[in-house]
Amino acid sequence: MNRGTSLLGAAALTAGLALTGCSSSGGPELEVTGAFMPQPVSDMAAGFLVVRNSGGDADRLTSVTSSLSENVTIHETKNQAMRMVSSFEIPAGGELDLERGGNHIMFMDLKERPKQGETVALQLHFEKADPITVDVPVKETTYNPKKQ
Ligand SMILES: [Cu+2]
Repeated sequence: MNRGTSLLGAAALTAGLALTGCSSSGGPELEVTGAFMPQPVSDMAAGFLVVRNSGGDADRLTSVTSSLSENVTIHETKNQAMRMVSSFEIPAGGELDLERGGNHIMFMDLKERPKQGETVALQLHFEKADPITVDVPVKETTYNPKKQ
């Protein structure tokens, strides 16, 4: 993992919220890192992050909610076309990567357009684990941590 240092703040913020009990049952243990939203240039926006699962059980990301939009879905990208999916797997001992050019969170009909430097609060909902709230920093429109 090689994430930009500017993302460490978000990781530190979410780490404390990631887990509440149940570790003795061997269930999923989820942690969110590297979240960002490129500053939107229309009434649509995308969100990217990594969900790491250090537990012994797989889980699934089933939905995302946010005060930014009533219309938030999760999309995969195949052959350069994006398609809504009902959930994403988070394998035991693995991670779910939402990254530019690939899987992502899609926000439609934005109630406002957040600016670079602001944050957007998301709630990630899972099949098994408790929901996780993430404060996602808004980056410049072309931001891509993989290309820095
Ligand atoms: Cu999309």
